[in-house]
Amino acid sequence: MKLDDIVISRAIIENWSKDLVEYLEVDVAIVGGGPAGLTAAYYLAKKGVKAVLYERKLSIGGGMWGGGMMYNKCVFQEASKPILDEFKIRYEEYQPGYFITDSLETVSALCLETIRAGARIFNLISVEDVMIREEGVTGLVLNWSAVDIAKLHVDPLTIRSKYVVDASGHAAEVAKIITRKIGKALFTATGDLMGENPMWAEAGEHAIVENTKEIYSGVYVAGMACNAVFGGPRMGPIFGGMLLSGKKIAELLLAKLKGSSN
Ligand code: 48H
Repeated sequence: MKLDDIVISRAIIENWSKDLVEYLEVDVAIVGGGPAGLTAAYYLAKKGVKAVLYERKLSIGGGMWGGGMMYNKCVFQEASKPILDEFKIRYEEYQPGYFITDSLETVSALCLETIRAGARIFNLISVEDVMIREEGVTGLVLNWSAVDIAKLHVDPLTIRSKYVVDASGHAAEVAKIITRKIGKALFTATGDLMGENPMWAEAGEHAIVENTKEIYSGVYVAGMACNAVFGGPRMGPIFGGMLLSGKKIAELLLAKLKGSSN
Protein backbone atom coordinates (compact mmCIF):
# COMPACT_ATOMS: atom_id res chain seq x y z
CA MET A 1 0.00 0.00 0.00
CA LYS A 2 1.32 3.44 -0.93
CA LEU A 3 1.43 6.09 1.77
CA ASP A 4 -0.78 9.14 1.20
CA ASP A 5 0.62 12.37 2.72
CA ILE A 6 -2.88 13.78 3.11
CA VAL A 7 -4.11 10.79 5.09
CA ILE A 8 -1.17 11.30 7.47
CA SER A 9 -2.18 14.95 7.97
CA ARG A 10 -5.86 14.11 8.35
CA ALA A 11 -5.09 11.40 10.92
CA ILE A 12 -3.21 13.87 13.11
CA ILE A 13 -5.67 16.75 12.79
CA GLU A 14 -8.81 14.64 13.32
CA ASN A 15 -7.39 12.62 16.18
CA TRP A 16 -5.94 15.59 18.07
CA SER A 17 -9.10 17.68 17.57
CA LYS A 18 -11.23 14.79 18.88
CA ASP A 19 -9.10 14.75 22.05
CA LEU A 20 -9.35 18.52 22.49
CA VAL A 21 -13.15 18.41 22.19
CA GLU A 22 -13.37 15.41 24.54
CA TYR A 23 -11.43 17.38 27.18
CA LEU A 24 -13.46 20.62 26.95
CA GLU A 25 -15.20 19.53 30.19
CA VAL A 26 -13.18 17.69 32.80
CA ASP A 27 -13.04 16.85 36.48
CA VAL A 28 -9.56 18.27 37.10
CA ALA A 29 -7.43 20.59 34.93
CA ILE A 30 -3.76 20.79 35.89
CA VAL A 31 -1.51 23.68 34.91
CA GLY A 32 2.09 22.57 34.40
CA GLY A 33 3.78 19.29 33.55
CA GLY A 34 6.59 19.24 36.12
CA PRO A 35 6.96 16.45 38.69
CA ALA A 36 4.09 17.75 40.88
CA GLY A 37 1.58 18.16 38.05
CA LEU A 38 2.43 14.78 36.52
CA THR A 39 2.15 12.96 39.85
CA ALA A 40 -1.21 14.61 40.55
CA ALA A 41 -2.51 13.67 37.09
CA TYR A 42 -1.30 10.08 37.52
CA TYR A 43 -3.01 9.43 40.85
CA LEU A 44 -6.24 11.07 39.68
CA ALA A 45 -6.37 9.21 36.37
CA LYS A 46 -5.54 5.92 38.07
CA LYS A 47 -8.79 6.27 40.03
CA GLY A 48 -10.80 6.99 36.88
CA VAL A 49 -10.93 10.80 37.24
CA LYS A 50 -11.05 12.74 33.97
CA ALA A 51 -7.84 14.70 34.32
CA VAL A 52 -6.14 16.93 31.77
CA LEU A 53 -2.73 18.62 32.04
CA TYR A 54 -1.53 21.59 30.02
CA GLU A 55 2.19 22.24 29.58
CA ARG A 56 3.53 25.41 28.01
CA LYS A 57 6.73 23.88 26.70
CA LEU A 58 7.45 21.27 24.06
CA SER A 59 8.85 18.95 26.70
CA ILE A 60 7.13 17.60 29.80
CA GLY A 61 9.10 17.46 33.07
CA GLY A 62 9.59 21.08 34.12
CA GLY A 63 12.72 21.61 36.20
CA MET A 64 13.62 17.94 36.53
CA TRP A 65 15.64 17.29 33.39
CA GLY A 66 18.67 19.25 34.57
CA GLY A 67 18.87 17.67 38.06
CA GLY A 68 21.11 20.00 40.07
CA MET A 69 23.00 22.61 38.06
CA MET A 70 22.76 20.39 34.93
CA TYR A 71 24.17 17.32 36.71
CA ASN A 72 21.26 15.18 35.53
CA LYS A 73 20.59 13.32 38.77
CA CYS A 74 17.74 13.85 41.24
CA VAL A 75 17.75 13.21 44.98
CA PHE A 76 14.75 11.81 46.87
CA GLN A 77 14.16 11.20 50.57
CA GLU A 78 12.81 8.05 52.22
CA ALA A 79 9.17 9.24 52.32
CA SER A 80 8.97 9.48 48.53
CA LYS A 81 10.33 5.95 47.87
CA PRO A 82 6.86 4.33 47.54
CA ILE A 83 6.05 6.81 44.75
CA LEU A 84 9.32 6.03 42.93
CA ASP A 85 8.38 2.35 43.20
CA GLU A 86 4.87 3.05 41.92
CA PHE A 87 6.36 4.68 38.77
CA LYS A 88 9.04 1.93 38.52
CA ILE A 89 11.82 4.54 38.75
CA ARG A 90 15.14 2.95 39.69
CA TYR A 91 17.27 4.49 42.47
CA GLU A 92 20.45 3.91 44.41
CA GLU A 93 20.79 4.62 48.11
CA TYR A 94 23.64 7.13 48.18
CA GLN A 95 23.78 7.11 51.97
CA PRO A 96 21.05 6.29 54.49
CA GLY A 97 17.96 8.37 53.70
CA TYR A 98 19.22 9.78 50.34
CA PHE A 99 18.08 8.09 47.13
CA ILE A 100 19.46 9.13 43.76
CA THR A 101 17.86 8.67 40.32
CA ASP A 102 18.71 9.46 36.72
CA SER A 103 16.69 12.59 35.96
CA LEU A 104 15.96 11.50 32.38
CA GLU A 105 14.59 8.15 33.52
CA THR A 106 12.60 9.91 36.24
CA VAL A 107 10.87 12.36 33.90
CA SER A 108 10.29 9.71 31.23
CA ALA A 109 8.70 7.32 33.73
CA LEU A 110 6.48 10.02 35.23
CA CYS A 111 5.29 11.03 31.76
CA LEU A 112 4.77 7.49 30.44
CA GLU A 113 2.92 6.15 33.47
CA THR A 114 0.73 9.26 33.71
CA ILE A 115 -0.41 8.91 30.11
CA ARG A 116 -0.88 5.16 30.51
CA ALA A 117 -2.97 5.75 33.66
CA GLY A 118 -5.38 7.69 31.42
CA ALA A 119 -4.55 11.38 31.92
CA ARG A 120 -4.46 13.50 28.76
CA ILE A 121 -1.45 15.78 28.42
CA PHE A 122 -1.46 18.69 25.99
CA ASN A 123 1.97 20.24 25.48
CA LEU A 124 2.70 23.57 23.73
CA ILE A 125 -0.43 25.10 25.30
CA SER A 126 -0.27 27.91 27.86
CA VAL A 127 -2.89 28.73 30.45
CA GLU A 128 -3.38 32.48 30.22
CA ASP A 129 -6.47 33.05 32.36
CA VAL A 130 -9.14 31.38 34.48
CA MET A 131 -12.88 31.15 33.87
CA ILE A 132 -14.85 32.56 36.82
CA ARG A 133 -18.42 32.23 38.10
CA GLU A 134 -20.11 33.22 41.40
CA GLU A 135 -18.89 30.01 43.05
CA GLY A 136 -15.24 30.53 42.08
CA VAL A 137 -12.93 29.32 39.32
CA THR A 138 -14.70 26.93 36.95
CA GLY A 139 -12.18 26.47 34.17
CA LEU A 140 -9.11 27.59 32.28
CA VAL A 141 -8.40 29.84 29.34
CA LEU A 142 -5.91 28.38 26.85
CA ASN A 143 -3.81 29.58 24.00
CA TRP A 144 -0.93 28.25 21.94
CA SER A 145 2.40 28.97 23.61
CA ALA A 146 3.57 30.04 20.14
CA VAL A 147 0.93 32.80 20.10
CA ASP A 148 2.27 34.10 23.40
CA ILE A 149 5.92 33.88 22.28
CA ALA A 150 5.17 35.67 18.98
CA LYS A 151 3.02 38.25 20.83
CA LEU A 152 0.20 37.71 18.35
CA HIS A 153 -3.25 39.11 19.04
CA VAL A 154 -5.22 35.85 18.94
CA ASP A 155 -8.16 35.19 21.25
CA PRO A 156 -8.03 32.04 23.39
CA LEU A 157 -10.32 29.05 23.96
CA THR A 158 -11.84 27.94 27.28
CA ILE A 159 -12.33 24.60 29.03
CA ARG A 160 -14.57 23.84 32.03
CA SER A 161 -13.28 21.89 35.04
CA LYS A 162 -14.64 21.06 38.47
CA TYR A 163 -11.23 21.78 39.98
CA VAL A 164 -8.04 23.49 38.82
CA VAL A 165 -4.55 22.64 40.09
CA ASP A 166 -1.80 25.26 39.90
CA ALA A 167 1.33 23.14 39.38
CA SER A 168 3.18 25.85 37.47
CA GLY A 169 6.32 25.76 39.65
CA HIS A 170 8.15 28.80 41.06
CA ALA A 171 5.98 31.14 38.97
CA ALA A 172 2.65 30.11 40.60
CA GLU A 173 0.92 31.46 37.52
CA VAL A 174 -2.71 30.68 38.36
CA ALA A 175 -2.33 32.25 41.82
CA LYS A 176 -0.86 35.36 40.16
CA ILE A 177 -3.73 35.54 37.67
CA ILE A 178 -6.20 35.43 40.59
CA THR A 179 -4.47 38.23 42.54
CA ARG A 180 -4.04 40.35 39.41
CA LYS A 181 -7.64 40.01 38.25
CA ILE A 182 -9.68 39.38 41.40
CA GLY A 183 -7.52 41.04 44.06
CA LYS A 184 -5.96 39.79 47.29
CA ALA A 185 -8.37 36.87 47.50
CA LEU A 186 -6.07 33.90 48.04
CA PHE A 187 -6.51 31.73 51.15
CA THR A 188 -3.20 33.05 52.59
CA ALA A 189 -2.58 35.29 55.62
CA THR A 190 -2.52 38.42 53.40
CA GLY A 191 -4.68 37.25 50.52
CA ASP A 192 -1.65 37.80 48.30
CA LEU A 193 1.20 35.50 47.30
CA MET A 194 3.52 35.26 50.32
CA GLY A 195 6.62 34.57 48.18
CA GLU A 196 9.29 31.90 48.17
CA ASN A 197 12.01 31.98 50.86
CA PRO A 198 15.76 31.19 50.55
CA MET A 199 17.21 27.67 50.35
CA TRP A 200 16.61 25.20 53.21
CA ALA A 201 16.03 21.67 51.92
CA GLU A 202 14.67 20.07 55.11
CA ALA A 203 12.22 22.88 55.94
CA GLY A 204 11.28 23.47 52.30
CA GLU A 205 10.36 19.82 51.69
CA HIS A 206 8.09 19.74 54.75
CA ALA A 207 6.52 23.09 53.88
CA ILE A 208 5.70 21.98 50.33
CA VAL A 209 3.53 19.13 51.56
CA GLU A 210 2.01 21.25 54.34
CA ASN A 211 1.17 24.03 51.84
CA THR A 212 -0.47 21.66 49.34
CA LYS A 213 -4.09 22.78 49.61
CA GLU A 214 -6.89 24.96 48.26
CA ILE A 215 -5.82 28.53 47.45
CA TYR A 216 -9.08 29.93 46.10
CA SER A 217 -12.53 28.50 45.55
CA GLY A 218 -12.03 25.72 42.99
CA VAL A 219 -8.24 26.13 42.80
CA TYR A 220 -5.62 23.95 44.48
CA VAL A 221 -1.86 24.25 44.47
CA ALA A 222 0.82 21.54 44.13
CA GLY A 223 4.63 21.50 43.95
CA MET A 224 6.94 24.49 44.08
CA ALA A 225 4.00 26.85 43.60
CA CYS A 226 2.83 25.92 47.14
CA ASN A 227 5.79 27.66 48.76
CA ALA A 228 5.49 30.63 46.41
CA VAL A 229 1.84 31.04 47.45
CA PHE A 230 2.03 30.32 51.19
CA GLY A 231 5.66 31.34 51.79
CA GLY A 232 8.23 28.61 52.33
CA PRO A 233 11.88 27.88 51.59
CA ARG A 234 13.19 26.54 48.29
CA MET A 235 14.91 23.17 48.53
CA GLY A 236 17.17 22.80 45.50
CA PRO A 237 17.41 19.53 43.54
CA ILE A 238 15.59 17.24 45.97
CA PHE A 239 12.33 16.23 44.34
CA GLY A 240 10.50 14.02 46.84
CA GLY A 241 8.36 16.90 48.06
CA MET A 242 7.11 17.50 44.50
CA LEU A 243 5.92 13.90 44.17
CA LEU A 244 4.41 13.88 47.68
CA SER A 245 2.65 17.17 46.97
CA GLY A 246 1.23 15.87 43.66
CA LYS A 247 -0.03 12.74 45.41
CA LYS A 248 -1.55 14.76 48.26
CA ILE A 249 -3.47 17.07 45.93
CA ALA A 250 -4.79 14.04 44.04
CA GLU A 251 -6.01 12.54 47.32
CA LEU A 252 -7.67 15.82 48.37
CA LEU A 253 -9.45 16.10 45.05
CA LEU A 254 -10.47 12.44 44.99
CA ALA A 255 -12.17 13.01 48.35
CA LYS A 256 -13.88 16.18 47.03
CA LEU A 257 -15.05 14.48 43.85
CA LYS A 258 -16.34 11.50 45.82
CA GLY A 259 -18.19 13.85 48.21
CA SER A 260 -19.87 15.77 45.37
CA SER A 261 -21.02 12.58 43.60
CA ASN A 262 -22.76 11.22 46.74
C1 48H B 1 1.11 25.93 31.02
C2 48H B 1 2.84 26.26 32.50
C3 48H B 1 2.36 27.54 32.82
C4 48H B 1 1.18 27.99 32.16
C5 48H B 1 4.16 27.21 33.95
O1 48H B 1 8.77 24.05 37.49
P1 48H B 1 8.18 22.70 37.54
O2 48H B 1 9.10 21.54 37.47
O3 48H B 1 7.24 22.64 38.85
P2 48H B 1 7.07 21.54 40.02
O4 48H B 1 6.43 22.25 41.13
O5 48H B 1 6.41 20.33 39.49
O6 48H B 1 8.55 21.13 40.40
C6 48H B 1 9.44 22.08 40.85
C7 48H B 1 10.87 21.65 40.57
O7 48H B 1 11.07 21.38 39.22
C8 48H B 1 11.77 22.76 41.01
O8 48H B 1 11.82 23.75 40.28
C9 48H B 1 12.46 22.70 42.27
C10 48H B 1 12.40 21.49 43.15
N1 48H B 1 13.13 23.75 42.64
C11 48H B 1 13.81 23.92 43.89
C12 48H B 1 14.67 25.15 43.84
O9 48H B 1 15.22 25.47 44.92
O10 48H B 1 14.82 25.80 42.80
O11 48H B 1 7.12 22.54 36.36
C13 48H B 1 6.17 23.53 36.13
C14 48H B 1 5.74 23.43 34.68
C15 48H B 1 6.84 23.89 33.72
O12 48H B 1 7.11 22.86 32.81
C16 48H B 1 6.25 25.12 33.04
O13 48H B 1 6.61 25.23 31.68
C17 48H B 1 4.77 24.89 33.21
O14 48H B 1 4.66 24.30 34.49
N2 48H B 1 3.96 26.10 33.22
N3 48H B 1 2.24 25.46 31.61
N4 48H B 1 0.59 27.16 31.27
N5 48H B 1 0.66 29.21 32.41
N6 48H B 1 3.19 28.11 33.73
